[in-house]
Amino acid sequence: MSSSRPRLLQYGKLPLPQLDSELAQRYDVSLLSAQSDPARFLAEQGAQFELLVTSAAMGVPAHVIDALPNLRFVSSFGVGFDSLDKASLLRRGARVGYTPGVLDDCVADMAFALLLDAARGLSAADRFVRRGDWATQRFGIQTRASGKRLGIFGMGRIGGAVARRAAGFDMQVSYHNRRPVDGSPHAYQPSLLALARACDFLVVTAAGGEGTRHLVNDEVLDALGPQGFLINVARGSVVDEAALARALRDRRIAGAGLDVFEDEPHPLPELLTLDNVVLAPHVASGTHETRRAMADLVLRNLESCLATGRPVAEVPWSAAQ
Ligand code: 8YV
Repeated sequence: MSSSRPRLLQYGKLPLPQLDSELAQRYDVSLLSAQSDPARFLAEQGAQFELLVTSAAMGVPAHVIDALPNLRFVSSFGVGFDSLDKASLLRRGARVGYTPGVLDDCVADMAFALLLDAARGLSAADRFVRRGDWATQRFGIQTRASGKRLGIFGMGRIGGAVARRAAGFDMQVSYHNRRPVDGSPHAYQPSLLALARACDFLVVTAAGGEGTRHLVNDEVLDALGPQGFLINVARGSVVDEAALARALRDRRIAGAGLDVFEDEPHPLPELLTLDNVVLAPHVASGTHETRRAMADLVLRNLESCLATGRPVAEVPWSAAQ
């Protein structure tokens, strides 16, 4: 059946169900994940698609891009682009849009939610009350967050939003980044190790990918030390999760708050057994307001690609083409 709407390949269902319907209203959508035989579908129809929509969580692998010889534009739901296969997208010459800027506040809010929960034992306190332990026991004394030293690893937009919140908690902020940020009022630490030594709460807001893989390792966790907390709202890959589980178990660090994991949706089983870590299912951007704003940008990126040949928000290596 022919249609006047442009054909669009949607890699899988998106994190905001309305966006699935909005795409279907505007485009002639084929949902790859719903095909009974996706490989055969791509072999038979791959050449018909110039547009692809995916998300940071799903990404898009090389073999799919290789099966789309006429691909021109990708619109991805999310700010991370580590799961999009850069080499094959560049080979294809496809322009890639994403959704930076609109989720900074909610991700920074979540960093603070995890930080306060880890420091004050909020989730553990909730379990304590629900178990009925309050009638017979005292809840353990916890750690103060206000006035402490906050280390931010990755001073981009989200790191900056975390730093602004820290001001309200009278925290002293320092950060490590590939290079110092011009005009930043915060102290720059020359290495991640130096940052870990200099803070009570280490918040990871660095991009994922090979360049940052397992940078938070045994050595960094030991530098953070038995009074220190690790908060990760970036990518699970930045942290050596097995090393983190050992450090939490042996109390070589005090606690952690994690929204992201190395192998989502499968946190390392040992983490589930520990009371000094708070776990969230990668939901830092998961508010109505932010997911709506992300969806709007996914749609605007597509419209802009069709109208001008480039998305309004383009991943740096795509824009450099
Ligand atoms: C998304 C994220 O919710 O934007 C990102 O990079 O990790 C999250 O905000 C998730 O990946 C959905 O695609």
